[in-house]
Amino acid sequence: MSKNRTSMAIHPVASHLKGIAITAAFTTLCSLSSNPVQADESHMPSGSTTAVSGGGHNHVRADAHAPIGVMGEHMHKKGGWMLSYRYMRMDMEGNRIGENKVSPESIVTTVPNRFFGAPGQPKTLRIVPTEMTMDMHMLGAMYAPTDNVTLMFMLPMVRKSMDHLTFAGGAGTNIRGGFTTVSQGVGDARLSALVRLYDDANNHFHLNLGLSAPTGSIDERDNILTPMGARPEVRLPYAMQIGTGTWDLHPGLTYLGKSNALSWGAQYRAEIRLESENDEGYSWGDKHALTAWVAYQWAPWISTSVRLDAMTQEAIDGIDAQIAGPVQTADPDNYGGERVDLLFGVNLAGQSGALHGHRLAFEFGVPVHQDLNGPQMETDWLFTLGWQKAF
Ligand SMILES: [Cu+2]
Repeated sequence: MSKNRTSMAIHPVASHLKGIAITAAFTTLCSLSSNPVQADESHMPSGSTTAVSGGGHNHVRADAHAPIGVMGEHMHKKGGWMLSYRYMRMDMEGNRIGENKVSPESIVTTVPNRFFGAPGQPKTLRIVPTEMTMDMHMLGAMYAPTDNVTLMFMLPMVRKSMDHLTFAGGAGTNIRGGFTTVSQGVGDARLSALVRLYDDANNHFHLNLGLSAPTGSIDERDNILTPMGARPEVRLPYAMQIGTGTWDLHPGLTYLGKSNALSWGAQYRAEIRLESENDEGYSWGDKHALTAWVAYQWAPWISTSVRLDAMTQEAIDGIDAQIAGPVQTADPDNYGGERVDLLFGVNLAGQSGALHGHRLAFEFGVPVHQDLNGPQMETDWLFTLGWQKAF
């Protein structure tokens, strides 16, 4: 069976955007020439013999998927679908202004309180977040109505916890006490279309077009400890809310390449707010990120990866009138900045028996650069653990 790959050209983007209905018409045409290199078990062309390992089982390659922290990075063949679960954890400790670390004592004696002048508001900040953890359980499903379009649905469940130190009164560095706030719930649901742009024997490009709905809560509340010793329940600051409150566009471009045991890839992704403000009067800053990785496949069942992930985000625009207080997280200006993470990953792909087609992957990362609109909490480390199964 010979396929004429040389006739493969970059598909006009516009023709893909006309929708799923007409894609079916030229699927036949494209399937003559497209033979995706990063093929997953379910995407192997039925005519392919090179990848069959015997017993009629299709070959499963660990590096056919990118490091687990990257999303929407592979497509499926027509009719293929996949379920996934990811557990993500991010740990933050300490604060920065720009690139410089700053202590709680320095924050509460030098950083102005933007709410000063309102009743009971001190001149400087008096409450400092010291540690924050974010746990996310992400359920995902992928389905390919055609060879050129894969649909992806993601639903996050988020839990956030933030520890604080409250300093006593309106000045000085006497500590009143500590407190922890917690919020949790279903986050913003996202639907994406991955649109194939180009394939040859070693390279693959696709477009990512995602849209998220404001299904996550933005009015979470919890009790705090004030500098005067009161414990009121208040609306939690932006960082502790679960959703963005706006409809957001998630555009992106993904590139994958491979050569024998080595594979690599890059992805640009963005979050663009489609509304100028949510129901509470603000919108999160737009975010742009670029990631690139290299993976080495030691055996079909295991590959390891190194990845860089660079992102930049604007500060929050607008303000929630119910969020106020002598704490950095209540100020919309103390959001956004730049961060570059270095991540190490392992992908495992079950080859036979009950494990066949099951994927397990892990990725751990640490920031190598942080320049934050601050004072703002700095990231210490993050990891993602994921399971995937294609059908
Ligand atoms: Cu998939």
